[in-house]
Amino acid sequence: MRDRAFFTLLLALLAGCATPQPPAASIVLDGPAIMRNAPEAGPDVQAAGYVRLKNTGDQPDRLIALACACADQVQMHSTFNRAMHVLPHLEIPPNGALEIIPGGPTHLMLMGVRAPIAVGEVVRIRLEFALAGPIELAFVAVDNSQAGWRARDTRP
Ligand SMILES: [Cu+2]
Repeated sequence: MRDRAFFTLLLALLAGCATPQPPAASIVLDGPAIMRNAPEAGPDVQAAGYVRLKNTGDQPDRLIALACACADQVQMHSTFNRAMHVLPHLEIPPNGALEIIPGGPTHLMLMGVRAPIAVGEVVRIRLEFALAGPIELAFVAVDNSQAGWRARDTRP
């Protein structure tokens, strides 16, 4: 009896291997990933990050968490009433885009920058999606000015 159960399990595993399911959602970079430079570090130092992403899958997905070795926390923020608010997640529609861009309604926020980040420096941030799972992207630090953002915020 035990052997039969084992054999059934084995068959189920083999069947699973034989018919791989394509990922329901797939997140790809659709432009530069940029962040503000941070001349100083400390628990109160924050730096905004921006990125354009595309969902090439046919299921909606959600950005649910972020992490970086460079900061105590990375949050999703929206700006309204001249204040920043923490968002629990950001939606990315099927075959659609998530545009977190300078001047837009949302940004990523490094909280508690651990070491100064110079212009041109590359910082790796891990983005976790509900369906697509984690991806790690390289964010290039730009000068925190209109000109700095404009120089980098172009589509590839
Ligand atoms: Cu913010």
